[in-house]
Amino acid sequence: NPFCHRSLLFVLLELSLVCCDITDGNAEHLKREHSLTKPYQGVGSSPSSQWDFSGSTLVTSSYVRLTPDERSKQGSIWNTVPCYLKDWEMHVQFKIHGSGKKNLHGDGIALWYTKDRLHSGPVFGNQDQFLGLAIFLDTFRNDLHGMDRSFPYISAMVNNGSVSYDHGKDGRSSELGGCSAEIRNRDHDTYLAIRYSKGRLTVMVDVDDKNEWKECIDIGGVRLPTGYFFGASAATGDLSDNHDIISMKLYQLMVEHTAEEENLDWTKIEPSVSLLKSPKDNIDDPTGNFRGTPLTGWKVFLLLLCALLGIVVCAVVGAVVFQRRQERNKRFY
Ligand SMILES: [Ca+2]
Repeated sequence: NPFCHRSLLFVLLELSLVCCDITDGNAEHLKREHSLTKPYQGVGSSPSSQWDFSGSTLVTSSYVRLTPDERSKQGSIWNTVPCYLKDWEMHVQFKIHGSGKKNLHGDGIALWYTKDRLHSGPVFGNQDQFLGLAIFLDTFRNDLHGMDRSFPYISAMVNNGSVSYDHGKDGRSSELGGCSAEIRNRDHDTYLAIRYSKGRLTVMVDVDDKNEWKECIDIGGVRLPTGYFFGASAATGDLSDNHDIISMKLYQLMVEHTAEEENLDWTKIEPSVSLLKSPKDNIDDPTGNFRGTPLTGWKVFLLLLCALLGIVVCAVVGAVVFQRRQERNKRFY
């Protein structure tokens, strides 16, 4: 029955559209004041500019180069407008490339949501003991004892200003989660997404030219205030790479909060993470995941999707069988 097939196809198509809305940024909710896109007009050049930069950063019309492929460089780019959104998703297109052979390149890029901006320092070109969130795209293994993970390695850290990033250990003692990802010298575009919503921090990567997000970090109990700044920084040492930002696009997530939550002063929140285990204990967990975390929205959605598909298939099969029987009945009587 072609009609049934067509309607089933239509349902599937509609479901796939719903599905893709969840991670693909909805253009309607793109926040231009927090986004950095080609050709970066007015970046850094005027007092009304929404982004400014420092150090080795070079802005061209097709990329923002935080560092060139040269030794001992540091550069950063920062949004000048504080972000007051409670739920957001940042999509970053980046390109890390250079002439260094395997393991002879570094150090990587850090993406920031922090209280302070434009303070250069030792953490991928930014200050240590920061307040807020950092996502590290670490391309160089400093800790030769940490051979259980491959590099480049992406990790997350939340800091209330009291913790130092341990470069010698690639930040392992303070990391909340992470994953390995081939993000260097790729011929295709590479993307990373950071989602913060209702205390849940999710980092996804799209680096295999498959146009799909792969989960890297997903943790709950993360508290971040509003009113912080987005930024990106990079550094080279004895080894180097070109660290380029192609775009940073911030999307507002439409999420409902309770009246109690709405009445809170979100700018007064201290950055923190409430873990069942301390980040240090996480070292013993070879998967790098926290056990016993509840199903994420994504997983619940997929389960529901499967259930819904099951119902649709049953209904279609049932309808076809019923129709066949009716026809047979007609023929026999
Ligand atoms: Ca490192």
